[in-house]
Amino acid sequence: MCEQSGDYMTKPTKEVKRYTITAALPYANGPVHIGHLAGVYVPADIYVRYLRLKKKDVIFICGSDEHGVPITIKARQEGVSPQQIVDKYHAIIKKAFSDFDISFDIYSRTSNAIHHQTASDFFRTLFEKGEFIVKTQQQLYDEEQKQFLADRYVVGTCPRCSNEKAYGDQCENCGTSLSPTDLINPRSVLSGNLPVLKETKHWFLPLDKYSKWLSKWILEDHKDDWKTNVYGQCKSWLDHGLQPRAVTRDLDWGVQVPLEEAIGKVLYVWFDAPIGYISATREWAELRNQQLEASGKTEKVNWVPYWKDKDTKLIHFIGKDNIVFHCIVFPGMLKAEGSYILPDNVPANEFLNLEGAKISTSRNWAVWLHEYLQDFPGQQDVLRYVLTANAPETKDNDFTWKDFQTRNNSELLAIFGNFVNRTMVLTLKYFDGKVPDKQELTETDREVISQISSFPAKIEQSLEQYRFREALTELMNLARLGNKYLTETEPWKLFKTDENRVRTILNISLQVCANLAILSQPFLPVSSRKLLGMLNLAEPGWNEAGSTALLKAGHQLNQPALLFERIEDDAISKQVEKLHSTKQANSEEAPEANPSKPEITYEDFAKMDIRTGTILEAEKVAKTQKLLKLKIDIGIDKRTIVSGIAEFFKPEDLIGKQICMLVNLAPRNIRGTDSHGMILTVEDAAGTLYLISPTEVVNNGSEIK
Ligand code: B3M
Ligand code: ZN
Repeated sequence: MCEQSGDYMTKPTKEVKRYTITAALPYANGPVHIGHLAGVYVPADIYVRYLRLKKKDVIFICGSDEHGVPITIKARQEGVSPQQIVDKYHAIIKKAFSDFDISFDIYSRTSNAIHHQTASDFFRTLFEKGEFIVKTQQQLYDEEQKQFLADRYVVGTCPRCSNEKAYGDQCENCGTSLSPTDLINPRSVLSGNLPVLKETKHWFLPLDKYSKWLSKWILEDHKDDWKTNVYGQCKSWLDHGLQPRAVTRDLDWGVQVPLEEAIGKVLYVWFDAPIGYISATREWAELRNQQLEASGKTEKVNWVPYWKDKDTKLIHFIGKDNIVFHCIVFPGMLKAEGSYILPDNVPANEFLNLEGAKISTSRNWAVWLHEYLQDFPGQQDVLRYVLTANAPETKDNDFTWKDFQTRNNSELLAIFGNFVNRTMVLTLKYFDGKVPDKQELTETDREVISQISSFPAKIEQSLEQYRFREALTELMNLARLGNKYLTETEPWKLFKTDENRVRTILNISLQVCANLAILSQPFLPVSSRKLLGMLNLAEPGWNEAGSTALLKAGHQLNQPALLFERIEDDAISKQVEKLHSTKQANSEEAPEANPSKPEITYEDFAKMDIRTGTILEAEKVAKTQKLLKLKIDIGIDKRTIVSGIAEFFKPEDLIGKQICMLVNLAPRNIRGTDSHGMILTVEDAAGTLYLISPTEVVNNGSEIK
């Protein structure tokens, strides 16, 4: 069931004194959605909760990223100040995280004075150590707006993958980090104008200087313990060769560059944001010490060892688009500064899609956390469960409402909830809710007891290796074990004839419940609390899990209550309809078209032989999601082609359809079939694909010019 690549992290994890766990600082330019939760915050929270249960010294750090062009662009769009934008979204994001029980020790923000101070000092230290190079360069400038076009103020074609919507700082399609001048056919986001070049001076971190140790540190030292996707991206970066990176910008929103010759310039957001982890830790220590003092305690916490002591494990939880900044740029900065530790691991996730299309804030194609809670009040755990069970750990995954319903109804409710409920209700009925004592054990009992004892180690091992879906599968296997045991032993049939047998069965089943309560804490914080309450168990230690003596005979249980609720079809249809209207609205509202590709001549165009054809046969290509094999009459001959349209069309609906096809495209072998040609399709803003047909039926083989 659980798909894992299985080829990373074989190295045993080393014991350390403390842990600093960071989760990517979300930009305060919009609310957070399920993609954020699945990619970063839920896995980070599971890991931190686990460490706390293991009684480790751990701090969990996050906050809003309030600088950078994403914020100023949003402010322009809404016609308000950047400060108003960050104030609004910081509050919304902070509340959403707290509603989903993401247990940060601090949720800070980079507009705080302590952050400006920390980032500014960090820059000064590097400056004084001579770690920067200064360059005067020609940069893109919007003459109409009188502004340099840094980062996301400019879009154009990615030189690496040809994505036409690459930003000046990064291509979101291939993950490459870019400079505005790398873009082909750049356009100002502010005016749509063609930018001009204008001279300006900036400070650069010479990453090329660090490529040797970065290569050794990542490609050798972390070969076995970093995830394949993370390692691969780093390798590709290092193989392409690192360049000096500008760490200052000509903008008026951000941390001022603390140099007289740089008035009017700010730190690049990707320079200040990761320092935000450090500032937030400092703020945490200040607040904690105030609390400690107020409660009359003499102990004090200190932020320094969390960032500077070698015996600290620093782990960054992020999404895949942040890999280069956390694995190469920030470590480069830390190394240049000299007094900080480096991350031990950066378990970045891939992306979560929604109902087959990429999640998009601007197209409102998302499930927003605050809206989810309005529709499913009190059901945080269900979403946490689904997002973990289907986490994009090794590849992009898809969230669908149908899957959400199935996982709730057939897994959480039918397996976990049902088992706990049956056990509790039977104990109440037969023994007034008092834990019965075990009698003579059968072979089956012994087998179950032995299996129970094996779960904590399995779950821990997966968690230690950041394989959260595997860990969750194991937790559910424990519930499955309990369910199977009850179903096979059928205590409800035995009470009249063999009460002692029932005592044993329910005792063992209750021990499974207690184990579930302990082991589910990192994953399902609300439900585990509820279950611990029902079992009348106060704070059992994580290390006690695996035991079958967690509940003593005679221990009084509390009243059973349902842990999970059934999710009905109409609740799901409501969500699907909501997405459907979003799709509708997106297609009605004319989306911004891609800028034009570079000019071509008529001769270039005339090389393409595009003809009409009629689909004769269509079938799915076995073991693929997206591919259809089509036989098409194109007038000249009958062609076989393989086309990636299976998600949008049923094979039977295509037969007889007239289409347009590029017929002189060189043949290619796709999954064992020689595909000769390409049918033309168009994709709308919502990501739906349509065929292109002549408005009237024409002869097959007619040329399109
Ligand atoms: N705000 C990017 C993002 O939300 C950025 C992360 C900063 S982590 C230091 O994708
Ligand atoms: Zn690209």
